[in-house]
Amino acid sequence: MSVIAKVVGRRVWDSRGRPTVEVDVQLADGSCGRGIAPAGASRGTREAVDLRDGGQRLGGFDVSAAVANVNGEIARALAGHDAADQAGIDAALIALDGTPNKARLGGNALVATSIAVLHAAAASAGLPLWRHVAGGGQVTMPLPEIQIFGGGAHAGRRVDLQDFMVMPVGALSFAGALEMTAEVYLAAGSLMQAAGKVAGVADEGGWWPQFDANEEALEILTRAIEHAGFAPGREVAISLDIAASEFGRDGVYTLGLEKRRLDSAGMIALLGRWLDAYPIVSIEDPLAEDDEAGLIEFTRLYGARCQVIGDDYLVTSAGRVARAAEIGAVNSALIKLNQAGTVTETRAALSAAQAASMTVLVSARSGETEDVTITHLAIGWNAGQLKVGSFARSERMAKWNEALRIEEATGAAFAGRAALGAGR
Ligand code: 2PG
Ligand code: MG
Repeated sequence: MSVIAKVVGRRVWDSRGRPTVEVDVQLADGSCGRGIAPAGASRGTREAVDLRDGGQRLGGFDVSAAVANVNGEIARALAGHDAADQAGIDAALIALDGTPNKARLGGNALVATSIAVLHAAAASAGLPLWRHVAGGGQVTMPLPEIQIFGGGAHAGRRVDLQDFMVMPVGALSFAGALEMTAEVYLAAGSLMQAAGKVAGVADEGGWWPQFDANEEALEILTRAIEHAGFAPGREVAISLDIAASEFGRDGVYTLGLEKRRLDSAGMIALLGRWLDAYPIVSIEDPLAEDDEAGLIEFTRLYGARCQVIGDDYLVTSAGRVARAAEIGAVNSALIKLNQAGTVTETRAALSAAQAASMTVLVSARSGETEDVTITHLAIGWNAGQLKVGSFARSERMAKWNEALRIEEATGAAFAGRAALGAGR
């Protein structure tokens, strides 16, 4: 056992150039751990909320109050705690905050602290993080879900849909999966270049979507897979994050790019047509977080052939995951540390999903940093799938590259297509 000697919070900067919270935890035995809070742009309304200063400075995004909370109340509360007691520490953080959504001390302050404690405990045990969280169990290399075109809130709403991604389901290893993705990413860039449509990259490194209709992105993506030399669907499949809460409310979905409005049934029919026409194996947030009936209907119609992921709808809450499983609203859970706010709650949501036979993806946020914790968690927790954003920009590549090192060190089996669940 090693107790917490010191907790230090500071302001660092994320991949959008916005302030975020970094926490260092030092233990009495000299071990150290660090965590950095990520930040979402398309957020579920029930997520833990970040504490931001507001006002004019730095667009209101500064985190001086959250950092002060780490260096004040949080540091005082955690001093002397056993760092290996993650559950106890996270419970203490939750109690200290005292709000249902971590608004008082800040979800950003809490999640960075919780992650830092986890790293310190792993360091104290002399273990890499993935092994520390695996607790001696076997681990699996996750199937990566990698963005090729970014859209929605991550690309100035240039297209309505948020993430046009690929899953290299035909790969035999994680390293092989990344190599296949690199070919598709390059091919997509070349196709955009040839069409005079290259305009840089969106927030997560995917190509900026210069398209006239949402479906055009699906056509070009399918062509990019072919140009890269792969069989669409069999070797490299498509996955989408519709992020429908961003443009759907009260059962009305407004596709700004195409200047049309759909009701819930119309949205489901549109996605159904795309599922028939393109090699899509996974769809996240197909309907808005407030459209539970739509989610249930979509999963009833297409859940057997398509992974239906809840992100804004589940917000990494064990309770919401269990309920969603009961009513059949989704069949897969996106797991984000800062939606829950602590490592323990994140793990509970993942366990609830696995217990309900849902598939699971550990996910980054659109605002990220060099922190590679999620790679270790996806592997050590046997999530099966990992979503990090695109195949460019170092806050993304750091996480993919970390997985390469772990694959090399462990020789762990690659989850591959089986991670999507039976029959997909
Ligand atoms: C999502 C994430 C990552 P954000 O919606 O799944 O793509 O975006 O972090 O902005 O919520
Ligand atoms: Mg999402």
